[in-house]
Amino acid sequence: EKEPVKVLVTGAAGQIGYALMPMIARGVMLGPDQPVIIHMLDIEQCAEALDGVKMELIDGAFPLLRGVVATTDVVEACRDVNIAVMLGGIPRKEGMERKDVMSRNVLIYKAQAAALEQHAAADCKVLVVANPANTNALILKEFAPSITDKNITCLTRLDHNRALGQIAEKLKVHVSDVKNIVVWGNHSSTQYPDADHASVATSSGERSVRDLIADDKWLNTEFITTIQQRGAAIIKARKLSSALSAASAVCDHIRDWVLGTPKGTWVSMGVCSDGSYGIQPGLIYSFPVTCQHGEWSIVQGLQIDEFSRAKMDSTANELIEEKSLAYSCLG
Ligand code: NAX
Repeated sequence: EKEPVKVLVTGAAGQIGYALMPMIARGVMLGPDQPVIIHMLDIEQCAEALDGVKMELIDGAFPLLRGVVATTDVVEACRDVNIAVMLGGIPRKEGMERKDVMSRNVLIYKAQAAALEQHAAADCKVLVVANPANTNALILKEFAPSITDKNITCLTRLDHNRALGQIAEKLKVHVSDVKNIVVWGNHSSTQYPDADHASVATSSGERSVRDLIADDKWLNTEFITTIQQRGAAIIKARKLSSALSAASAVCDHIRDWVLGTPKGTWVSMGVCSDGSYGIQPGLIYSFPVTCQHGEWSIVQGLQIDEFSRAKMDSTANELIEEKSLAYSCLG
């Protein structure tokens, strides 16, 4: 039998945490033959709620679950973990300035960077979900220099999956037949969901989404804004932000990263830019990636037209601004 993998989830007493825990315990994240030990971290005020989640995990009698740690001690939480899913953070509340949210979160990510660097397994893979996701990941990378850049990522898979879903709805095809969407840039309303390279498996072979959706105007306007504003639409409908779809996207991100992307398919991940597609090196930017043997690589050589170029640059510019705002918060 395989050795258990230790998975840390921070902010585990929150909404996404609650949806994510049974998925991890059932092998949705790491596979049906991979035992797991879950480490859950939250803050003191949520300690009791966190214990409740631990009780429910025990009550689930999950065959793959080999242990649960519920703690408010960041060192205990990070000890020897192989995977770290960072959901913990301060949400933006009414009346809060963007800068207030940023400063609280970058301080959390600076502190947790140090804890991960010192206590996690040397090859720990990190996924930052908490917003501002790309910039929190950037801060984590800067303050955990001994963790290789390759192991620090942020979540844009939810946006990617939302885009696949919208194309499938539009064309009335199965979502599993749609592939190779790209989400470029920041996980924010400036993100650029791009269907130029996407295709659909049909009975007569693979067809490009641009060919199948003759309506360029829909792809260049409504499709993009629907994805950019999907999070807000969920909040409006549910009075709570996305949780089950976010948890599912977290599992997709980690599973593909660890176990590999299917041949001929790429996914979107927020990763450290190496300058590909003219994006400033060092930014955490969402790119199309393929994964093999536990490593992602940015898909090269996609044709970028003027329309896409402008959108890719504007979301990059927002990340450059966020980076300087984050540094100004750190003083
Ligand atoms: P919740 O507010 O329900 O949960 C967050 C949890 O983090 C709370 O239990 C809180 O006590 C805890 N926390 C706060 N500070 C902490 C610290 N220093 N250490 C450990 N835990 C801490 O939010 P939820 O809906 O679960 O969302 C989690 C994060 O994901 C939010 O920042 C949210 O904005 C972000 N999202 C990002 C998405 C993405 O695609 N990248 C999509 C979904 C989601 O909106």
